[in-house]
Parts: sequence; structure tokens; C-alpha cells
Amino acid sequence: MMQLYWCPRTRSFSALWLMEEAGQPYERVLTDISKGAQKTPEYLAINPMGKVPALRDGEATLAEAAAICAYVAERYPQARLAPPVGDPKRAKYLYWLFFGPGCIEPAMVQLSTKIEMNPIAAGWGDAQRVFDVLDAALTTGPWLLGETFSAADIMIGSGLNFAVRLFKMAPSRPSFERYIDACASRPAFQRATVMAAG
Ligand SMILES: N[C@@H](CCC(=O)N[C@@H](CS)C(=O)NCC(=O)O)C(=O)O
Repeated sequence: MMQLYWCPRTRSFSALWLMEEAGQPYERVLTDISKGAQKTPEYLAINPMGKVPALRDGEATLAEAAAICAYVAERYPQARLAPPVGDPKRAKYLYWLFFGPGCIEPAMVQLSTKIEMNPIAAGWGDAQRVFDVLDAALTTGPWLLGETFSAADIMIGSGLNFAVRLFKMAPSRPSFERYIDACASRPAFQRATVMAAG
């Protein structure tokens, strides 16, 4: 059985939501970052970055929420969390899965620190461009791949929920509100929300 190392009120939410969508048995291993559980040698052997979430699957261990999404979606194809190899939708699925850590995360850091960067040199351009691109992608919906829900929605949906609704770090837009509402209406999201509250 997979073990998910997590902590309430952290980015572990996306991995919790993912595991609930996957619908397979898994064990939650509370890793309390306020008490330094992420700095023990045992945990650092799983994730040398000392951050949650992380996942164990037998002898395999990994971290980084987007990588965990990709891994679990491949491990349980019956959950239909990723378009299969060869399906043209897989291109945009991978694009959005990488867009979370590659563009949204640094845009959020930039918004909160107000650090000026040359948008030509910065891989994410700037926060305005990141949120404009997301806005355009989400105006149709209901999901990033149209009618097909995928693990990319778990990454982008949980990121937007944190950035726009919970922490109000990024300005809201009608497409973001509709999308977050759609994410929040999923039973797996709701179960993860209850667990993540601690
Ligand atoms: N890039 C990581 C970020 C994970 C992360 O920053 N987790 C924070 C909690 S939200 C953490 O574990 N902090 C504990 C620490 O740095 O000591 C991911 O996407 O999974």
C-alpha cells in the first residue's frame, strides 16, 4: 500500500486530493513540519529537500507534488487521471502539470516578495502573463482538458485555490472562481479538505 507523507495546512493538500481521486487504499503518515519531522534522517532519506508531500510505493520513494501526481496517475490508469500515451490530450496534460511548479509557483513568490525580474529572462515571464494564460485556458472548461478531468487539474486547481481563495495572494477572475468552485464540488476534494484541516 502506498504511504503519503503529509502535514495539515500545507502543499500536501494536492497529494491528498490526488490520492482520494485515485480511489486506492493508501496510508497517511503525519509528518509534522512544525515539530521538525521533515528534518529527521529517516525522512530526508525519502525527500532530501525535507519538505512535504512525499510518497512511498514499496521500494520507490519520491517527492514534489507534480511528480507525485504524474506517478500516481500512471500507477493507477483505471482512475483515469491522465490521458494515455498516444492520446493527443496528453500534450496539454503534461503542459499544465509542469505549468504549476514551473510558472504558478514562481509567479506567487514574485507577487509576495515584489521582486522585479526581467520577464524575458524569467522562465515564467511575470505574474500578469501567468494569470492571463491561465484565465484564457479556463474560460471554456470545465477542466483544463475540456470535459476530461485530470491530475493536472489537481495541481492547478489546488494552486489556484491557495493563491486566489485561501491566501488572496493573486487577484481573482471570473474564470478562476468558476474553476475553483468546480474543483471544490468534487467529493475527493472535499474529503481532502477535511483531512487537511488537521
Ligand atoms: N516544491 C515542493 C514544495 C513543498 C513545500 O514547500 N512544502 C512545505 C510546506 S507547504 C514544507 O514542507 N516545508 C517544510 C520545510 O521547508 O521545512 C512541492 O511542490 O511539493
